[in-house]
Amino acid sequence: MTMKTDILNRLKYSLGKDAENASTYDWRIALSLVLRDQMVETWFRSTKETYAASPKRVYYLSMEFLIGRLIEDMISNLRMEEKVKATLVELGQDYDTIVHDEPDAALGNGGLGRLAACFMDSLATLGIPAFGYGIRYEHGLFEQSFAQGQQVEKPETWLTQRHAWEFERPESQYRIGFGGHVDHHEGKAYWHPGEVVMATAYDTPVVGWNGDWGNTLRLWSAQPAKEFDLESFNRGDYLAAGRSEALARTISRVLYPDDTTESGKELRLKQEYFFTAASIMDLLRRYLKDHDDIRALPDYVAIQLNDTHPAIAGPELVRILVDEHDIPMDEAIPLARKCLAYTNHTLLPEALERWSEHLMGRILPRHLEIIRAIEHAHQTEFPGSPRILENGDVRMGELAFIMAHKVNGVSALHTDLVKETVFADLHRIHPTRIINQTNGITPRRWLYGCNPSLRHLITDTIGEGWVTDLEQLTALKSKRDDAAFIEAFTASKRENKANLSNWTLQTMGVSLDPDAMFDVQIKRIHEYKRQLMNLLETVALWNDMRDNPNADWTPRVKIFGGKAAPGYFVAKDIIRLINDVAAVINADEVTGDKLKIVYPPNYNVTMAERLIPAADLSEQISTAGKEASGTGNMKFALNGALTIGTLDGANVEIREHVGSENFFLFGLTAQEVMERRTHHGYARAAIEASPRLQRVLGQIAEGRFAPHDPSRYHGLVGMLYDHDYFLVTCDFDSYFDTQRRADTAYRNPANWAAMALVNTASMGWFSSDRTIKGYARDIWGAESVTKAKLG
Ligand code: DL6
Repeated sequence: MTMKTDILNRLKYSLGKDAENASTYDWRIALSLVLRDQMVETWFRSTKETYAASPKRVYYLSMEFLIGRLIEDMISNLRMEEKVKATLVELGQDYDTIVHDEPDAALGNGGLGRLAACFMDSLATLGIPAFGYGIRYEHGLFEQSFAQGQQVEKPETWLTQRHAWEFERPESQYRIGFGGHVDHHEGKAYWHPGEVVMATAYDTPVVGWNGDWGNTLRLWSAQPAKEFDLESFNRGDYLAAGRSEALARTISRVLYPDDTTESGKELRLKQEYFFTAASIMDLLRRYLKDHDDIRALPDYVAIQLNDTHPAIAGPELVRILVDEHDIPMDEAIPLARKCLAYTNHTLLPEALERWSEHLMGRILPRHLEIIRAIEHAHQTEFPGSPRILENGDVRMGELAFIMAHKVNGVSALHTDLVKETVFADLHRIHPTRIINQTNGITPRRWLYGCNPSLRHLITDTIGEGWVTDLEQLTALKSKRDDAAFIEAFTASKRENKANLSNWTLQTMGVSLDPDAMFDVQIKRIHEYKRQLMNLLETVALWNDMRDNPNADWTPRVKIFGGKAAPGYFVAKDIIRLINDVAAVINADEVTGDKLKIVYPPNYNVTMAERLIPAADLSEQISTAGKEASGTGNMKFALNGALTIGTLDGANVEIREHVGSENFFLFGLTAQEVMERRTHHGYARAAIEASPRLQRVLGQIAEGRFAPHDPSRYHGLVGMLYDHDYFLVTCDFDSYFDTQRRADTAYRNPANWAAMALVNTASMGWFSSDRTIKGYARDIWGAESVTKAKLG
């Protein structure tokens, strides 16, 4: 059968529509189902091969999988782009309209969730048998809009449409208990949960490059435990009967919209236990189908904890080993540890999870007993070592560390800081446990998929091998003096900029000058990421332009994108200020097209795929020591943007790879930041030393950008004077000067393009394939079943 017939059949038999009456949605779902059929072939074959080879499987536990749209990934990984395009032409349908109809699955907040999605692509491409385990949130990250410049949040509703990629697995259901009490009889513990919900699996096949291998993303949805309800009901406990229903409705309802602070809510702990327990039960069921000896578990199972969110996996695995398999506690703890590894993604103290012992005891009473046993065992072996239980809290970082055989940071600098700060004492006791695995990005989505013009140029020049072996991009370095190639490289960037300008015109009514420098900062809005510093610099540049309007300025478009956590009021003030400043500057006839600010609302993965290929300058300007790695920084450099950045996270390694001459470095180092904070009045001193900054802060404070509400930003400006914890003031001058160096460099287009090309050509090491090979080798001891070289 042809693809055309397949699609028409799907339209008819799965959607009940004929071609005449089908909407874009119908066509998209029909196409997705046809593609899914293709994936299922690979998926079944991979599953069979895995059972036959009985290798070690990898289980990646993550509260977040920021997968975005899947349709283009599926089309490109299955190598069906030409065929799909031709078939849609035959059917009178527009390819772009159809792929852009898919909602963005925003099951994550930012870097941590997107990393998990890139890892899934690499695991499948490398042929490593793996499951991603997470939550099938009914509402992903909120939808952002702006009203009078202020962020407005609306629930996100991706599941109101059919999610064509998944399979519901009613047969893969687990009972997840909460609360209740624990009985002890003759040395054995019996946990009697007070309430139960069911975890139901939904599977999405994840097929790697060329359709060679398929893994599974298994997301859990909570449903009421009916029989349990009836039991309670019959006992006359009507409240308990209703509780399961209510709990089930809330548990997988919404993604916590915050990646740095803990809400402290009981629901969050329940979400964490819910998906972790379901995943552990599921992987044990799979293991026990084929193996009798539970003690051999670590030879077949590697469980990666994506941050501390699934850290309850340690006590849960120990609970099952002890309570259900009668393994003594002192044997169960090291056995579980051999299976578990933990990735730390942040040093921000507010993001290091802790739960009160009281809450833990109420929600997971048996787990609290086990945590005490883990603590006791560790203290007995290493007296005086850091405690899991401290000041009435369960510290999840310490728990994850102690229950993991490997702990990794996500960039070289971050890993050093993990060793020196949060886990310094544990590191002294376990000096080989912490290792580094610098993050990476999948080249399939972040070059091949999102940047067709550059993809074609590269493939025409060096062949297609780079898609699975990104280091092959090095061959492009020899082209930096090839005028024809540089011209083509520049034309590709210009095409992407023109496309972006068309999009901003259509969606926001603003067209952008494709010859201006596109300077982009897209990420969550957070004080440490310093969008505020970028904005202050923009105002300072505007002042200079107005002071000297006839000078030969380098035209700039400042592009911002990102959401603030709903309860993070400073970040929301920063959003409002960006929009207020944009309104004034964009209306200024003196500066005109020389300076524009655009802030498209509702930044998400799809928007990143549009903005990154069009960027000239990538803003990676966090306070040194605060950004664990960053992955946006890698995406921009791969797509030929130059970075203006601090020595933070993976910026350090990017700069080493692309060369210091192709990177705009500024600002204090992590050491200098720590040292500067000890100076009394450091912010006031920095402001007093910078007339330019003083002027900008004065303008904001006197209401230049909010004339009807002049005191609107008093708090923000006052904060910079008195508690500038993220050192915006101290780095301002150095940042401003470096921006002017970027202006000068941009005025020599051929040289700029050559620098940008060296960036693209040097980013091979930042492929998530390299990262996953590192995890497989240094942490999991896992192998490729397709025998892809793991290095
Ligand atoms: O490792 C992925 C990503 C890093 O690139 C970012 O630098 C880091 O901020 C982010 N961390 C989080 C923290 N969440 N928690 N907890 O998202 O991880």
